[in-house]
Amino acid sequence: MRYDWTVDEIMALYELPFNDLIFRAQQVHRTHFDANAVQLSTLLSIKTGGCPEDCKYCPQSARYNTEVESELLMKKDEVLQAARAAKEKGASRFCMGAAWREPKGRAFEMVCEMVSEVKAMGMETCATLGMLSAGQAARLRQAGLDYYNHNLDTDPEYYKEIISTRTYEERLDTLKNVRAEGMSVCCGGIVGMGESLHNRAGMIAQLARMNPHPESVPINMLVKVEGTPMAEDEQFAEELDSFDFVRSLAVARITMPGSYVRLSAGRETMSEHLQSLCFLAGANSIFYGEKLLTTGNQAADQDMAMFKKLGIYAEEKATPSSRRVADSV
Ligand code: SAM
Ligand code: DTB
Ligand code: SF4
Repeated sequence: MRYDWTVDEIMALYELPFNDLIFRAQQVHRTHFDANAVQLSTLLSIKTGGCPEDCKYCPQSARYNTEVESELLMKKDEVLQAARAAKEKGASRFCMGAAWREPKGRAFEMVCEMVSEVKAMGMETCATLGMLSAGQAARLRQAGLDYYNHNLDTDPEYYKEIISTRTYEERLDTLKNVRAEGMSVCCGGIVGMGESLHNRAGMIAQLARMNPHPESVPINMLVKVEGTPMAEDEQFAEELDSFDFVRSLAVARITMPGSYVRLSAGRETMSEHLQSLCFLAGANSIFYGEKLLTTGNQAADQDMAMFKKLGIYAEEKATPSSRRVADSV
């Protein structure tokens, strides 16, 4: 496993002929994973909207005029019911998301209780609650949290165009706190925010230079939501070419061979053909269920029909890298 990838090396991967890039990604994928298995995580927004942060892509920021209304933290029973439904539909992991800068007080304790009870159902647990202190990471671990999602979103240079209310360093500190407690890290970013190829490679370099790599790497295609700067400002108007999205998944696969690479936001508007290219590029995880946090996602029965056509099956549990059977190339 390499942890010394340079931005230039990653740019060179991006610039390979498409067929060569996909071939390399498949080679790496097949030495580390079952090439036809995909891990399913279901998301639930347990606290929606009204967020004080200014992330320019986000419909949940209180600073932008979007259709998302601010809601209170959901009741535990409703969350558990959603987790049960997700399990019945075949998800192996349940991820609870909150539109917070950081968790606080009684609400944080309530989320810890939710985590414990979802864990007791036999599901893997994940949460994304904003920045965490070392103490909060410890408390979540004790409650039974398996994964914490906290994205870098972009590279350190482009970051200042996207978010002003928290620094890149603060993001890295949260990830350090999560890691120190022995939880698995879910960390990725967004493609299609008007970033350059250099920025895109820079984001992958940040992830691929982490030692260990994040166990789970969500690559989101920007969902342009009306009212957010990403949808309104000329600066971000450039449309992403789908091949550049597929290339990002392939480059993540090659540079982080043992990580689950998640084909994340953006599937609702992708054809099955494009999604199948994403799997070919080494994506082996998706968000499963008709909603992401506030926006739509491809329906679960449609996913199952697509999997059937592609001969893909849903993994019951993410396999620790040490126990994976290497496939021949
Ligand atoms: N508030 C917490 C935080 O920012 O860490 C947790 C929730 S936040 C919505 C989680 C991630 O969702 C963001 O870091 C971003 O990568 C992704 N995301 C949010 N809005 C998105 C959009 N419109 N398109 C694609 N990804 C998005
Ligand atoms: C991640 O990387 N993507 C998910 C999850 N982590 C929390 C969120 C996508 C959000 C898309 C916009 C929305 O539905 O609000
Ligand atoms: Fe808030 Fe998270 Fe949205 Fe940023 S991405 S505005 S922190 S909910």
